[in-house]
Amino acid sequence: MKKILIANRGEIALRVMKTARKMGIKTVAVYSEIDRRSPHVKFADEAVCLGPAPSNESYLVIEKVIEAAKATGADGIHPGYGFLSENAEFAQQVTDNGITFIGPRPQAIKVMGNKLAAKEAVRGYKIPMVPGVEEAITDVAVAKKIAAKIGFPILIKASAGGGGKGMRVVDSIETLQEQMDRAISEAEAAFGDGSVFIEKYVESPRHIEIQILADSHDNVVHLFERECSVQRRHQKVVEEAPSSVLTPDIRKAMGEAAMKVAKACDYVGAGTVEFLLDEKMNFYFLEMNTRLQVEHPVTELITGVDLVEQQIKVARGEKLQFSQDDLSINGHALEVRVYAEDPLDNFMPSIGTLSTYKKPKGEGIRVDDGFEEGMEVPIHYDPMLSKLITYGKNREEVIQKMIDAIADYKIEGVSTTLSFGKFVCEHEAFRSGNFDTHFVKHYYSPAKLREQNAEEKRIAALVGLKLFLENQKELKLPESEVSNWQKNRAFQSD
Ligand code: MV4
Repeated sequence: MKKILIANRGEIALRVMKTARKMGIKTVAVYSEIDRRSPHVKFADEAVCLGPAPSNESYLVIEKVIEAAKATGADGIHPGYGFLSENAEFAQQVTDNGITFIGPRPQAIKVMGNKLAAKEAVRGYKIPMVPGVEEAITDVAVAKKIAAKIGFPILIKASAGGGGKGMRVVDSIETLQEQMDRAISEAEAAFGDGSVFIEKYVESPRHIEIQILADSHDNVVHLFERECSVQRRHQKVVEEAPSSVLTPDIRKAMGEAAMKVAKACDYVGAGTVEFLLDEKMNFYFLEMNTRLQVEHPVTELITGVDLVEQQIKVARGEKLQFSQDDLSINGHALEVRVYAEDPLDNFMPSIGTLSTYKKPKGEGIRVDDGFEEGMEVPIHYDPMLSKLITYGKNREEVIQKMIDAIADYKIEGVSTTLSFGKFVCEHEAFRSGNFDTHFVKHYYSPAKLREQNAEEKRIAALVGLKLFLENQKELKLPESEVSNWQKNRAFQSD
């Protein structure tokens, strides 16, 4: 594989290109007109414009991406995450055009993209699943019978959904019919597939995911877990590895379950198996994501494995160079996603020009970003600017390093979620490890962030005053300046 086209933009495109360059592989960037001057375009060896800014006229157009690969002689395509990364049809067309898709086979994408098909695929592997049903429900009478058996509250999920889309909590039998009807019509509208199923609602879960890596020679390993419970409307905002609550036994059991899920769909490449962990430390398989995840850096830092390098090697048909016993958790890593959103205005996207953009630097600090000072933040795409990741020997050190790095991350021209990341890192529930997927709902409010910001301003003012007064004592104006200074003072006192 001599040349890889990265079918993505922003931080992940640049991140993949950096590893490709490290491996001596040429890179091709694709971009929309508004991304013409983006860092990923400048970094690549070649670049092809896909068309206008809207994703459905550029990054999502399968034919244009494949045409760009053929025109530049790319022999591999890396999809990144989002966009076409979990589009089985895209993976198939890439392969049909004699180009290597750096990811799993189309069939694995298809199976895991449908939650009921995923459950069907893993049936027989004795993987813990949330009590419920494993087939689509169309008759509300059947739903009522199952709900009575598993007990309320239950969760209605869309089979073609994922990432929380199409989920509805039902607390009692009275609203079941109405909620079922709505769930089916919403799923039909959103995914073109109205299939829904029900599960027992796990009320205060943690969201734990296991990184999987599999080659095409039947070797599968897991690279331990990531804790992703701090989410806002199903959007992960803070992730870490390892989790602060997993015991070695549960980690081993979850890792083995995740590897079985990978085997169940003949998985090849990097993938992520999601679990819920309830308050009694029981875990349940949720779904599998057949792409490299946004939060993959925290796994790379605690294992020392470059996951993009592994994806490329596996796609080239190479065997994994390490076994499970070669892998261990070293240290702790924490990621805060930096969005161009205003946490004081319901996280509304904030567009504008990055008039100031200065990244924190230092040992144990990694910033994966796709922007430079002076760049516009376009409205057309996901508003994530970067990921700020800190790494160290233990969780306490890493949280403090994150707080310090956030203070050194200078972004002006748009509102960002950096202050929200600080709020999380300073909150006792997070610091103690005692939190679940309802952290944001339970503890965050704009008022609390305003309090935090006001405190910051007060401290900054006091520090400024102290420095001024200290300098005042030592301030020695040169004689020539004294008269000027007195004259000016006289002028000001008029
Ligand atoms: C659940 C659940 C509780 N009980 N299933 C969220 C998206 C997808 N990964 C599956 N998810 C969940 N499935 C059962 N039976 C809780 C989640 C969940 C969640 C739910 C609501 C709000 C935020 C959440 C964050 C992570 C997981």
